[in-house]
Amino acid sequence: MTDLTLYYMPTCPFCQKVITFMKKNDIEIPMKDINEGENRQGLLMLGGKTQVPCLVIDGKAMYESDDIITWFKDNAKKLKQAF
Ligand SMILES: N[C@@H](CCC(=O)N[C@@H](CS)C(=O)NCC(=O)O)C(=O)O
Repeated sequence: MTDLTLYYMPTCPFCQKVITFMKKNDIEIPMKDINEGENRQGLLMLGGKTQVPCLVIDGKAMYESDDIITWFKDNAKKLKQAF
């Protein structure tokens, strides 16, 4: 099973693009707001920068919103979700 976390910021339009895609396609994964707690530092340690959105896939950071949406589309079967 793939371990997924989306790092985001509520005010970020690129994050909203990803989140809107997720909602439309019933994709529910753990999400971390980088304005809360230690999340910003956690993202920095994982991926080397604090840019959001960032999808962390099995510990590996993917930073671009278009790449994240493409990854969701490409991995629909793997995740057993109907996108
Ligand atoms: N090309 C990126 C742009 C992402 C971006 O600019 N995110 C801003 C927030 S809206 C950000 O994280 N800025 C802070 C930083 O880069 O550390 C994408 O499409 O995901």
